[in-house]
Order: sequence, then structure tokens, then C-alpha cells
Amino acid sequence: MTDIEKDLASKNYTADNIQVLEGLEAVRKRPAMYIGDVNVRGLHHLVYEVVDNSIDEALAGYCTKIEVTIHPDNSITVTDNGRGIPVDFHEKEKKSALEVVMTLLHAGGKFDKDSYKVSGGLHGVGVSVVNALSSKLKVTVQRGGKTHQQEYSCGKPDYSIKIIEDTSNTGTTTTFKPDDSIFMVKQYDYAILSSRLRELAFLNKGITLVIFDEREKDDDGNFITDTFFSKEGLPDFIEYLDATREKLIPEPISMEGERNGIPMEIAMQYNTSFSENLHSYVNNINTHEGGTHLAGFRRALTRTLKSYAEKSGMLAKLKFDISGDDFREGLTSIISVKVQEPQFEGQTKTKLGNSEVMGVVDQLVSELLTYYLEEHPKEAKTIVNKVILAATARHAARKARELVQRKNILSGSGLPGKLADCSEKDPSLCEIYLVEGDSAGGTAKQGRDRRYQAILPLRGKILNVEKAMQYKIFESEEIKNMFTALGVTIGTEEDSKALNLEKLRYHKIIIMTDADVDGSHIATLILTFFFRYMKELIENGNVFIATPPLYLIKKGSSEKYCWSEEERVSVVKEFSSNGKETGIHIQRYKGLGEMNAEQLWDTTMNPEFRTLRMVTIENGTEADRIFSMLMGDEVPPRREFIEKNAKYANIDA
Ligand code: 0RA
Repeated sequence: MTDIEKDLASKNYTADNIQVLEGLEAVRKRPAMYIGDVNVRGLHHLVYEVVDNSIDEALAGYCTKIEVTIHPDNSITVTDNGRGIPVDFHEKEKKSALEVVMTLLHAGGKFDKDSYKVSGGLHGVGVSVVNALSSKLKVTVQRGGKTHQQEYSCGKPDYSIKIIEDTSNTGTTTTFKPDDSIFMVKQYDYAILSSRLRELAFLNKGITLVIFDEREKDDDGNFITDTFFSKEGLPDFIEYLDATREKLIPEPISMEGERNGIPMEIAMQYNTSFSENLHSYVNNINTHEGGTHLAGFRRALTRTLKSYAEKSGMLAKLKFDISGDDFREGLTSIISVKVQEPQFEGQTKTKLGNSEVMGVVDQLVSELLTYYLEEHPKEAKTIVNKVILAATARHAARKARELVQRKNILSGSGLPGKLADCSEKDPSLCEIYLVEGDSAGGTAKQGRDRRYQAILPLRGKILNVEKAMQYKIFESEEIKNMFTALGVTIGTEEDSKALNLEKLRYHKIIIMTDADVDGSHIATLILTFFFRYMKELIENGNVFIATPPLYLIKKGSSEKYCWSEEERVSVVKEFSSNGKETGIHIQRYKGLGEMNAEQLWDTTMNPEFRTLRMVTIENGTEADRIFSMLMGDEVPPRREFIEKNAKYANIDA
């Protein structure tokens, strides 16, 4: 007998149930098909799936508060004060509606066809998938004066739904423990969950979202907790994202409306920076790759501002054209639409394909932005002046860039002189180390395997691209070297914004800096550059951080490297317990330069023993905010961030 058959025999299931169990069995066999992966992302996705159901209940107008608790064993509880999942008997399925929702694939929401249901995760798979992937799940429903309960193991009910007590409340509480035999990681990350809940609070104004972490206490002995609530929604989101940028107009421009049954919200603010920060969402999902909603917004923005600027006469003296980019320099904007049947396209399925959305967004933005500009002449003038400034700078940037390109053509291969290239030509086998300083660069050149490892030394602090105007970037020696060594180029023109990734000369780009404050600063400067100008490389999984050891511990003829404080303590213990004399020598590596070529190869560059940390973007909107805060002008928020996060970084000052 198979497991399923055994189960059926023991529980007297009818034929109708077979399909159900096979459904959940399929989820357990191929979890990645339902939740993307069984790594950090998949693990957190389980929480989002459950929270999404509560968000739907809130969007239907029946729920105001959602609480998420991380328990000490990394199980999760999600509680809402909605109407409660229906518990009545389901004639067709011959079991409670609750059990149907919890055990049938794609059964969620089927009871209430008229309800307004649009969230439901990127994979939108329903809570039964969470149940299937949990070793244990308990759901408690308060509804109709009673508290109902059912528990499941690996998705299968332990008992039929039962009433446990009377209640005057309504709501749903789900507690689940992800199955350790399925997931590669077990620990929930507070920062990942809380930034998603914060994002949901901004995207769904009026809902209170609370997170508790029972695994950790703060200095006062209380559990770590955060409460997220936004009264205004997207304008509040903009204020949050731009907290450390200098704004140009007092309040974000806020546009909201519904066309052809598609609700949409847009908020935008101009700041003194030079980067464009457009964030777009469909049904609360961040559409990283954009799509028709974003295209509609951009089109309307360019046309409306251009026509206003022309009418105002402010462009009269301008000697060159204004491009679409110029309208978006220093613009932070968020667009959020809710679409009943979204089509997601693109490499990561985060590009909205529904063609009908473009026109309706364009229409609403044209209308409301025109109205705004008429009503706010002072702000309108500020915006047009910023656009003119951007166009002027772009003009200068093009000249600088053309000069650079011409020079590259003149100097033959165009590869930077400092680059020690590898002999292998197949990019998928090649690595490039971006190394802090000429001296460490020299050691790395000696230590590397020159067949497939290239070394590019970078001189000290590279340009902070967060604060620099674009043309400065094309003048910076270190940045030009990175572009030419990697083989990719970018344009400043609209159509050539995308990187030519197929030209990438190394599929692994490894940032190698000292394990101290300066080294971390340099790594952050390089990451800022990648995030702002070569984000696709990060999204593609090409960017890595090397991890040189922090200590070398020697005793007699034995020696060991340590990468953390804990390792150091345990190695010292090991060495002192099995030796005769107390002659232990501890060397703290402050910089790469203290290692010789052989040591650097052994610990940090040899693929057999090294640890590389792949740089990923968990939450693009949050990453944007953190980069602007870390690399911008304001000091206090940066200090606070560093104090809060220092424990995650292996650095001493
Ligand atoms: C459909 C119908 C009704 C409630 C829900 C769904 C519901 C589902 C979830 C999932 C998590 N929390 C939830 N809260 C409510 C009730 C319809 C009615 O009472 O008429």
C-alpha cells in the first residue's frame, strides 16, 4: 500500500477524498512548483500566503487588524479579526468548508464569489499549500458565537472540526510549523517579515499589522515587536522611502481612482537626487519588471509635464530636446493597481501583461496630474525647473560619455590596464575579484588561479554614486574600469537603459575587501554602484561577497582560521584542551594585506574551501530606501541603522 492508500484505509476516506490527498501529496513532492523554492524565500512565502488571506478579508471591509507572531521554535501564528473562515458543512465535498479551504488546492475564496478578492501572493496558491508543507498546523475560527478548531499533520486532518468554546468575537487564527524535512532553512528572519508587513500597511491603508518575535527580547526584557499602520497609504510610503532625501515640493502628489473596475493609487515626489525610483505593485505584489501599469504612468507623466512646461513658456530658451528620462530624474513614485485576473510575464513573472491597464492608468494620471499642476503653480514651476536641470545635465553627461567611449576605442582592446585577466574565455567559468587597494590586489594576483580568476584592484574609496550626478560617473576612473572589465555598458537614453548582459565577461563578480570598517564602507560603495547601475547583475545572482577570515590561531605546528567570534572561542578551547603548554598565538586579520598569497588562496579564493555570500534583493523598495539612507546626506538615521545592525556584520571599529 502507498502512504495515501494506508491513510485512506485507516481513516475510512471516501473516493472523493483521494484527489484531495493526492493534491497535497503533489505539493509535498514538488514544493518549489507552488512556492518558488524551499529556501529563505519559500519559507517566508508561507507567512505571506496566510497573511494574504487576511488582507483579502480586510479589503472586503471586514477586518482591521492582522497579527503575526514568530514563536521560539520558528512556528508562526497569524491572527485576524475578520468574519472567520466559514465552518458550515460543504454538501459537495462532504466536510466542513474550513476543511475544504485547508486541504483542497486552490479552494480559498470559492465561497464568496462576489467578494472583492485580489491579493493572493505571487504564486497565489492558497493556504492549503501552507498546510501541506507544515508538519503541524492548527486553525481556530471564531464565528457564529463559537470557537471552532481543527488540526492537521503534513496537511492531513488529525480530527474533524470541533467546537471548543463560546465566544463573542470573530476572526481566524492559524498556527503552523514549516516541515523541517522540506525546507533547507528553519529560521525566520524578522527583518524580512517586518519589511513585508510594513509594505502591506502602506499598500493597504487603514489596516493595522503587528509583528511579535518571541525568540528575542530587547534591553527592557520585552519581545521585539513592531506595529505598522498607514492612514494615507502611498503618500506615507513615499515619505518613508524618501526620509533621507531632500524633497522639492512640500507634499507628495497623490492620485487615486478607479477606471473600468481597476482601482489604482499613485503617489510621487521629486527630490534633489539624480536617481529615478519607480516602484510598482499589482495586487500587493512588487512588479520588479514593471509592465503595462508602469508604461501607462510613464507615458502620462511625460506627456502631461511636457505639455504643461511648453504652455508655461519655461522651455523657450532651452537649446536641446527634453527626453523622457529628464522627467523622472530625482523622482520617487509608487503605483499600485488591483487587477482581477493579472497576467504576469517576464523572467521572474513580475511584469504585468494586461494590455487594458496601460490606457486606464494613462487616463487617470493625465487627468489628475493636469489638475494638480493647474491648482499648484508654485510646485509645478519647481518641477519644471528640476526637469530643465536634468536635461541640461544629461546633455553634459552625453558629451562626457562620448569622450570616454572615444578614448576606449583609441586604446585598443579597451580593457583597463590594472586588470589582471584570466585565460579562460567562457564567461560562465570566469570570475572577477574586485579587490580593495593595489597591495591586496597584488597578493590576489599571486594567489589566484589565473586560468579562470581575474583581479581588478580598486583604488580606495570609489565614487559614491548615490550623491553624484550621472556624468561624474563616466568620469570616475574606478567606475570606468569596472564597466570595461565586466564588458557591459549602460546608456543614459531611454531605450538603451537595459544592460547588455550577454556581453558580461565573468559570471561571478566577487567583492573582496578588508574585514574592517573601511573595507565594509568600500564594499557598500561598490554595492551601491551595482544596485543603481547594474541591478540586473544582482537579480541574476552574479554578485558575491568574499569572506576573508577574521583570525588565524596557531599552536605549535597546528593552525586554524576562524570566521567568527564563536569559532575563535571554540578553537582556543580545543587547542588548550589537547595541548601541554599554554602557547596559543592569535592573529587578528585587519586587512587582506596581512595574508600572503597562499593564505589568501586557501581561505578566501579557493572554490573548494572559500565561502561566497551571494548578494540578493529580498525587498526592492526597502533596499532602495536603505541605500539612499546609507549613502545620502543625513547622519542620524544612518547611525541608528548601523547601531541596530552592527551585530550582523563581522567588523570591529
Ligand atoms: C470567505 C467567506 C467568508 C470569510 C472568508 C472567506 C475568510 C477567509 C479568511 C482567511 C483568513 N482569514 C479569513 N477571514 C475570512 C465569510 C463570508 C460570510 O461570513 O458571509
